[in-house]
Order: sequence, then structure tokens, then C-alpha cells
Amino acid sequence: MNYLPLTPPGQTPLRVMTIAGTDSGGGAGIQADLRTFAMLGVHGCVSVAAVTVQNSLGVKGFHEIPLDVITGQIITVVEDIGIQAAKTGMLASSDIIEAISETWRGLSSGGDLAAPLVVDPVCASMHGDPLLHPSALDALRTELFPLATLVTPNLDEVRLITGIEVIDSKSQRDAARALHALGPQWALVKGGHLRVSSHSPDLLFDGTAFHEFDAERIDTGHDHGAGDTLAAATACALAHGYPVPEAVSFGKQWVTECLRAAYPLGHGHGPVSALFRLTSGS
Ligand code: PXL
Repeated sequence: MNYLPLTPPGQTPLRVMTIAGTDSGGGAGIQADLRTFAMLGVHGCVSVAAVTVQNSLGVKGFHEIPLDVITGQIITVVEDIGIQAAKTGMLASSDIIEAISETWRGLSSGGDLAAPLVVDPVCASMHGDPLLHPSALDALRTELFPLATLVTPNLDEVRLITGIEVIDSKSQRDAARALHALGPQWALVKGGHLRVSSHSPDLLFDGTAFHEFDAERIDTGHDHGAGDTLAAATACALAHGYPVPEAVSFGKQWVTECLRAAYPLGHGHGPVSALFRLTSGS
């Protein structure tokens, strides 16, 4: 695959912010995002929205960060450092989603921020442990989705957000239309959990045309952080100015390589690995 352009040593790289939750096991969330940012040559900034207590076996609990601390992290970074893209992940509650949306709208309308926003609407861990209060789905739909350049739900999240059960390519298209109707510029319906073939087709829609992304399905038990990694790499490509379909294509290739390099960790599910770039000589 072709990687993103790198910045020469001593020069300021592009900055991408992740607004999400931390994973004490280091596999998903902010830790996964920062690994991908670093391996793609991007300077990662963070707004920690929640701290999870978890290992490879599951999420034991989480702590929500106070709203002014979450929004303060965004504002202080944007004012000084500047960001060329952002992504959201685990946001835990409707109050957090509303506060982030209000901050994003304020910075954008004030002219301080003109960056693409990737919204990965994380609802639960791969073990099924909740990472978003069910009462927050409305805030996700009405507050954050309209601000998004791109939303990247998996099939469980599609069902929770739109009520559509994706079982084939027709229902995948219906879901893409329903997601797009909520206001994002682009909706990506990830087909990774749609077991129709040896491939994992993702469908991207901008209200006009459908784009299909097919990639080899990597069947691994170690895919913790795959969704985060796809959204993080896509955000990096957007920061470089790639059009959304090219950015998604890049993110998809990146997460496929990270899945190929996934490793066991602890007694449960291991993470996808962006670290392959350090070992493959590429
Ligand atoms: O992969 C989704 C995800 C995102 N963010 C955090 C998580 C998880 C999955 O467990 O823990 C913090």
C-alpha cells in the first residue's frame, strides 16, 4: 500500500485530534488512535472523554471526565496548536456528546476551526460491554452526526442508530441512506461483520453515489480496536486533504494490514497492530 507523505525531521507534522475514551489494556480507544497517528507520521492530540477499566477479557467499568475538562482540551489545543482533522470514539453519555457538539459548532462558526470530523459512533466493546448510555443515541443522531464529515458505524451500531438490521447488500444501502439522512456529509456502513463472503465490503454514501470498498477478510480472533484504527487512519488521510472516498480507501487498507499483524494479548482478544510498520521494514 502507499502510505501518507511524511514530514521531514524538525518540521511540524499535521495534527489530528482524537476525542474518545482510553483503554487501560492499550488495545482500543485513544491508545489505538495514537498508535495509528504516530505510525502514519501524524502528531496526535487528545481530548479524553472517558477512562475505561479494561483488559483483554472485557470492560469492567468507566469514568466520565467532567464536561469542562473535555471541552477545555479541545479548545486549548485548537487555539494554540491547530488541528487538520479530528475523530470521535467512545463518548459515554448524551451530556458529553452535547458538550462536544456545542464546542465544535462554536469553534467552527467562530472561524477557529475548519477541520474534517470523523464520527465513529462507538456503542459497545467487542465483548458487548456498553460504552455509551442508550439514552445518548438521540444526541448522537441529532447533535453530532450533522457535524460529521464522515460517520463510520459497524453493523451493531447501525442497528442501534437507524433500527435497520443489515443482512445483505440491499439493507446495507438502506442503512447508508438512513445514516446519511441524519446529516453527515458521508456515511460508511462497515460490512466487517456481514458474513456474506470471504470479503468484507464497506459501503460509502454521500447522498448521491454509492462507493464500495472491498478488502480481503482477515479472520483473526484479535481484532480489538479495528474500528478505531480505521477511523483514525481515515482522519489522517483527510488531514492530508484526501477526498473522502480516497481517505476511506486508505483507512481500509491500513486496518487490513493492522489486522494481518494483530497479536495475542492477555487471556482474551488481542489488538490489531499498527506496530507492523516498525517491523516490516516499510
Ligand atoms: O473499539 C471500540 C472502543 C473504543 N474506545 C474504547 C474502547 C473500545 C472497545 O473496547 O474500550 C475506550
